[in-house]
Amino acid sequence: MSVFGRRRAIVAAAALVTAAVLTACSPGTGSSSTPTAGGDGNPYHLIKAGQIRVASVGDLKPYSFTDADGQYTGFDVQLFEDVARRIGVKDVVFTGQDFSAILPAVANGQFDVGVAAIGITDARKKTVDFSDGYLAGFLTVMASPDAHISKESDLAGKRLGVVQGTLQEQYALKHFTKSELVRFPDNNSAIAAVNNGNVVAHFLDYETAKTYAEQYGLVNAINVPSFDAPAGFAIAKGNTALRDALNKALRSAMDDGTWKKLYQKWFPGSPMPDQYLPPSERTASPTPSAAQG
Ligand code: SNW
Repeated sequence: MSVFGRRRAIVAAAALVTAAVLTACSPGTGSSSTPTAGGDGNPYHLIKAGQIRVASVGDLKPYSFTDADGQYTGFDVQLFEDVARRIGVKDVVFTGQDFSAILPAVANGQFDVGVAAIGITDARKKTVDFSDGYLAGFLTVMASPDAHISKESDLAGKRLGVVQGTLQEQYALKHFTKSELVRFPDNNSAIAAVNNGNVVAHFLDYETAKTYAEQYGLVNAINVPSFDAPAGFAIAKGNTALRDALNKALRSAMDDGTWKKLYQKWFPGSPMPDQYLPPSERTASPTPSAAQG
């Protein structure tokens, strides 16, 4: 920028500041004049009233993926659509992102919600708020049967794939310290690398690993529990109206058996976590410590 150009920019900026100060100080225009989105027409402070814009991923079958017609579907997708309907929003638009882009995009207001089997952790809570948890399962190292991998030490000196920004990446950095981590933007590219031998294994979510294993003759080699980081819906920090409404709707989807129906549809044969079932079907074990002994 030329000196003149820069000076013009400074003058323009100064004029804006002056205008802002004058507006703020002029009588009769207090803070009540600040334009507020919402009111009754937009109680959940959505980007567009009546529509929820969701950041997701398209290759995390059966949690969240695009079908042959390019439509988003899967457990997380259908559960979220059901919950959205319960809060009165039928128009839910899913858009695929790299996983690592989802939370920043929700935090800076490009999307209303992030839905992609996103585990709730304290580190992530620094960026976004979360709904209550709706899914708790395993992380899985998936490999070719020829690689003979069944425990951590088998990965020593080997190239291990992870999707950037996932809990798998964090876990591998801590526990698979002797492996060379190879970061991918998404699962499809990581699986391609397993299939062509560029990495020996890929570390991803259990149910997705199962799907790829069937498709390509791979095996779920090591499972790591992630019950302390159940998946939740990510929401911009401070949007408590949306979070509270989603939590209430999520609870009712669990209580009336909708959660269970979707779970059985998308994860057939997988063990069912008790806490998300209708109250009458939860096994009574509120005091585990008392039960032992
Ligand atoms: O923490 C688990 C949760 O217990 C359940 O098994 C669903 O998956 C998780 O949320 C972990 N998901 C990964 C993560 O949050 C990867 C998500 C992805 O690849 N989109 O980093």
